[in-house]
Amino acid sequence: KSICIVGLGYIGLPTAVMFANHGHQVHGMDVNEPVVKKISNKELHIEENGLQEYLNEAIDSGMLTVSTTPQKADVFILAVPSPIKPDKTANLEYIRSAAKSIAPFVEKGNLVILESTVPPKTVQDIVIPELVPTGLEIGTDLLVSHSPERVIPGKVFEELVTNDRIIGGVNEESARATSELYRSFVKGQLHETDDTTAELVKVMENTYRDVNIAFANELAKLAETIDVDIWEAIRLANFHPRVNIHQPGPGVGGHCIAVDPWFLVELNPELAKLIHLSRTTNDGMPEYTAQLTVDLLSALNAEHPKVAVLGLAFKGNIDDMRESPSLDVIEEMTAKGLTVSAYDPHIKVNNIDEQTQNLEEALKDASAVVILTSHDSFKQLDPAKVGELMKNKLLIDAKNCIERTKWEQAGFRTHVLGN
Ligand code: SAJ
Repeated sequence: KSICIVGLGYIGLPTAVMFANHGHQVHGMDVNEPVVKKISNKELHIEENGLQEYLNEAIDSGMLTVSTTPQKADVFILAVPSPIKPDKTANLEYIRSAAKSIAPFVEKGNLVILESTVPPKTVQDIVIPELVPTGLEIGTDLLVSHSPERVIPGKVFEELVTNDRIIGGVNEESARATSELYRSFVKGQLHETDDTTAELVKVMENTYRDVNIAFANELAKLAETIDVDIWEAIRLANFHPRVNIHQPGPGVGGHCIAVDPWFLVELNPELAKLIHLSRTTNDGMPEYTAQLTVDLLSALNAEHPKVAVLGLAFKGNIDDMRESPSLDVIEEMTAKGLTVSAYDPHIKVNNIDEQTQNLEEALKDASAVVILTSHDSFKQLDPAKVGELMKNKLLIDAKNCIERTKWEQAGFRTHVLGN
């Protein structure tokens, strides 16, 4: 089949190369001209394991072409962002303009698939109205469906193949045609349903995680008041066959889990109380982490003590800083009078004043080192060497990722969040 993919970002580009390398003629389009130029030169604008090899193969074989405009095709896939606005309501303008941009190219017999994660009813209320001007009857002349991506950054190519997929068609024929297409590379099961159910399922999955993490964070705070190690308590609770409590931490980052629950709150704030409270709980963790640091430092009586923050990415071993709680922790620490120097070996360029590319510089004369991201390289740090550079040996680990006894043997006072 010929496929036109709108949006060549974290989801669109991996999807485009997968289809291109599985026998489909793919045209990728993105409104961002520098991005299109890079891709056509086989250069990456995002990092993902294996993407470079897949892209080389797709461009070299001629199965993937890219430009800033859509093209006629059998199938159109929309993979554009759906962020939230400052007032926490969904910004669906990218979805609307993507749907509008393909309308002049759509013909009888085509299939339109929305992959972006969206508030329930977006296919019905935004996508379909933009396709009405084609004059085609939806569900017969023009098939439409929602097939949300479910992949985790870093393991995208593995999960694209092995994960089950939810396929929500506006009618059975739309769902069936969509399943057939994804069957080209998906080895997991394809579960067919209607479009609005599929939209809700995807948002529910990420909300489940957010609510569960908020629960873990609340338990962590409670455990600190009674001197119990919450990590050990959660580990033990999870031996129960029907319990799966997530892990506490300095906050929830990324562009999905910290965003999608708001789509449900927007549906009906009066009904989505637990979901809203969980968002607030997780968004409060950076302040909690900063205050914990202030409290532990207060015994030192130092004026504007320096803190070395390790970790800017939103989770371990990735280079993605979107919605990272580390940025909020740093802001809160600064507001509380601490001087911050931040280091992350995975984040090369950004505009954070507090960042240094040099670990020694971050640690030099610091009164505390605070770990916010569970990068492997932090686990391998030599506490003796770290301690030599610091003014005071205090370690705060918000991810429970370091070997505590090793640091204590090197003379550090240690505090793990939730313990
Ligand atoms: N986090 C915790 N405690 C935990 C797990 C995660 O504090 O127990 C934090 C992480 O540190 C990170 C944030 O949550 O800051 C999100 O990380 P994540 O690894 O849970 O998820 P994402 O955002 O990278 O990817 C999620 C995935 N969704 C689910 O697992 C239900 C992925 O499968 C989705 O495809 C992706 O969202 C998406 O695009 O929607």
